[in-house]
Amino acid sequence: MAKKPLNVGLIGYGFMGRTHSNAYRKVNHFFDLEYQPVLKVICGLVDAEARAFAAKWGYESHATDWHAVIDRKDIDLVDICVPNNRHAEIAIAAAKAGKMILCEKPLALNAAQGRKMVEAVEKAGVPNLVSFNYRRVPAVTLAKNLIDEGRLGKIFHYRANFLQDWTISADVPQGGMATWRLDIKAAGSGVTGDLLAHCIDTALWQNGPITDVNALTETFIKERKNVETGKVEPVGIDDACTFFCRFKNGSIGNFESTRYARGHKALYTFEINGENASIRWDLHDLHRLQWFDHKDESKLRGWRSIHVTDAGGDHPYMNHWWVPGLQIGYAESFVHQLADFLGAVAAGKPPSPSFREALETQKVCDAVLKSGKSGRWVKV
Ligand code: SOE
Repeated sequence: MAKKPLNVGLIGYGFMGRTHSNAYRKVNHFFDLEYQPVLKVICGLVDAEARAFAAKWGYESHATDWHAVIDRKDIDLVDICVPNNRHAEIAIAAAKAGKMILCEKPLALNAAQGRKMVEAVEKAGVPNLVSFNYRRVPAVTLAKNLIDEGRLGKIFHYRANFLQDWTISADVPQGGMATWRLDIKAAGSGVTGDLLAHCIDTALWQNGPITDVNALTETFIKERKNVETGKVEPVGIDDACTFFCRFKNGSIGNFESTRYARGHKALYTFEINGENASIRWDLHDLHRLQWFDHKDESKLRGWRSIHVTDAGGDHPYMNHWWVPGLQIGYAESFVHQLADFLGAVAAGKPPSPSFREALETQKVCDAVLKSGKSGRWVKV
């Protein structure tokens, strides 16, 4: 059957623009979908860079003004890969124009802005998704499936870390295309919105709502040069954040994130301890899931390392790739995300995580930042 073309306008040609472009190019080679993405236009600030990106990734055209992308009648899907402070205005305009929307995480600068985005997409009735790609790592999806099957029993603990070390030098500037994540105006927050948002999204998905949080935040380097103004300016972001929380199901959680953990580049780990079993996952070894089952015979009981590469159907997504034992990686999580999005649209189902679901993560981030300032417990 001929596939339906789905015309894509992607805004932002940075790191995330590349991960999404790669997914558009690959998805139909590995998944049987009704839709075929067509790379119509890439939009970014610098004309020569947008042009070069278009040539490299096979976009039919390029633009420097996002309004022009949204005004185009032939664009079906607007994909937002720009700094966080631009998400709301672009998404709301795209929703008004009736476009489907894929938006990078976090949803917005804060929950107030996020609510307006949710309102806009729901009023327009357009399919919408926020890119929390780690949900689509097969081992992470397998963890979710094992929890949903009730194998862990009552959950007691959820703990997650997201550790990096790329901002330790005081010479790293803030602002601009490469370092906007350090600029409070562009990012809205530091590690809380950038890294913990991933951990919180996965936790809410696997373990249900978080009700209360108590956080400690720190900004280790107080001033950095802003590449846009050329001036040394105060740093407004949280460089590190640790928080405790309570989940609605009675379990308790602790989360830690920093960009000052020398030696860790992108160490996202989570562990869930239940009455019957425990699960542990580590992004640096992303195709493995650690599993401990108390029901195992005591003389053989111990942590198992499951190589999540079975193509027979038991391991999520893996029947779309190679043969058992051969692994996939980070880039493929974006391919899965897109396949799920396009599959849901074709089936007339709401893609997940929607803007509304991502708003829950945003609310937790807001509560964490508020608690970080006051040092008190905050209700989400
Ligand atoms: C920041 O360094 C970053 O690129 C985040 O923005 C991503 O969301 C995360 O997946 C990896 O780290």
